[in-house]
Amino acid sequence: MTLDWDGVTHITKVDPAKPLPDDLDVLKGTDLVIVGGSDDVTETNTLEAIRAIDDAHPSTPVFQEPYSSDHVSRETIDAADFVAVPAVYNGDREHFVGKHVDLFTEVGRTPEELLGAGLPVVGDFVASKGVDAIAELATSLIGEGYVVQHLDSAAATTSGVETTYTPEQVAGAALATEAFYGFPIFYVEYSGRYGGPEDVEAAARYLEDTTLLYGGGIDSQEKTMEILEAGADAVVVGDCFHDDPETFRDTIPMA
Ligand code: 1GP
Repeated sequence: MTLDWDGVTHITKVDPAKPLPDDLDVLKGTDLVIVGGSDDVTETNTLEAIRAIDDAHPSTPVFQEPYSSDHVSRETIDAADFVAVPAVYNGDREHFVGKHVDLFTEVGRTPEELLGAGLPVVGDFVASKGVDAIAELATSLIGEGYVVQHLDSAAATTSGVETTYTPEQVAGAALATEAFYGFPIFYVEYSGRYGGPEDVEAAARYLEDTTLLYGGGIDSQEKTMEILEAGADAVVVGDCFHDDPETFRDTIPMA
């Protein structure tokens, strides 16, 4: 599957460890769903969340964004349209290089080598799956260049972020994404706090082919529009989807 980003302006980030709203009709109008989180997330609750969303909205693309190898399985790879893997520029080495090299070490092994090694095989990211799943994973993977800008967030703690970037550094990371690393997505992550348009404006100047996402503290139409007008391709809305579906509805851009 290839994903057409045209018209994707609103993305919902679903934390599989949190209950879904009773009525998933609330997702009507969101263009894409990302399922992922860190605390209390498991392969099982990830799969349940992906399947529930897919049942309610079969034409809405769903990404799995795993924080750990334990969250990925043959079933989650099958159920999700893509597996999006963050590479955190301002995180620790493990979260920009380490996990990814481990992952591709595994993906790059030939089936004979994998079978010879006896599965489950190496890698911190992919814990236990079959050869077919690994081949499929290779075609489902999308890299996301991340800057995590809210130090007091699970995202920062999980990925070893100790300092945030200045807008100039955010612009540099965006330019590196577009011109050097080639990740299809650049993600300004303020998870849990509204960061305003400054970083998005800085990043947007350098991105033509790369999709620019902003997430963090979006809880109104006004904030959605401020971020889109600053140059983001899409906003990512997380907390208020779980906490307050009515407020969530208000974050969806009006047609
Ligand atoms: C989190 O960027 C998303 O990964 C959304 O942030 O939960 O603050 O909406 P919020």
